Amino acid sequence: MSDPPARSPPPSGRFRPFLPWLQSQLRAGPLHFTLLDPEKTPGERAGIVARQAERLGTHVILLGGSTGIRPEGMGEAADAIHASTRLPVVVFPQGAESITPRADALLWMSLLNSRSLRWVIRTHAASSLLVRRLGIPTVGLGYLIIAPGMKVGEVGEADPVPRDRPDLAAGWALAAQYLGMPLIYLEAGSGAPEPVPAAVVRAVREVLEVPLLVGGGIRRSEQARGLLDAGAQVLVTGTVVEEEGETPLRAIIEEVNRRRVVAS
Ligand code: 1GP
Repeated sequence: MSDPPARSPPPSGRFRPFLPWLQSQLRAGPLHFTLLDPEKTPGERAGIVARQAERLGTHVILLGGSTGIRPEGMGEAADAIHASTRLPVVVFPQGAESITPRADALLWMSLLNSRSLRWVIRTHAASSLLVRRLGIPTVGLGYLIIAPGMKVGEVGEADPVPRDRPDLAAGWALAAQYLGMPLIYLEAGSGAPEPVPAAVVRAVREVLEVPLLVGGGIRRSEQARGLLDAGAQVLVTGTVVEEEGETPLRAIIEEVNRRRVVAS
């Protein structure tokens, strides 16, 4: 694989290292991350949508998608978002094709419940030296697919945790924490008909000390409320902004931000 092209200077470093920045933000309450797919929302359009999400109060832009990602597309979108917002841009990778030095950080995610070592550690082993050479800061993340899992569950060859087994989800998440992963992400899959059940989030939260991210299928503020009440610390939404626009996204972000302590 050739190195991604460098276009403009790397990000300012304001959000580096990313994990301490995230931990300090979480001390004031939960956060909302907006996921943009640079294949569906490319270049300048990514900048416009990110600006809109920033105005609504989102805290981080995740760049990723499950098919057709190219490093050039990732880099262009990251540059456009940096040019039009003050938000951190973090890569939510699909594989080595997602790697760009134009972002503030790269989620170094292991798909815990994949049947294939490819998604657990092998792709990582093949790309870690490139990431080091490009100087991209990584943040470890244990990624756990909860049913239905949707496309990412299929592509990632996951055995999704059944929705009625909060105990199993808690076991997986705690195992990842014990391995040293500093973040855990519960994923129902993009476009899932329902988000991760609140009971699953609650069971995981009860045993976990590291931050808990939850995504997939969050489209309404009542769902956001249920997940936050259950202990989710970061809500991730993608489809809602790409397909349904501003109104539902505003309601979800308001639900997050009303729980944040505002410095007086
Ligand atoms: C990112 O899967 C989430 O992990 C996004 O899901 O597209 O359903 O918001 P939605």
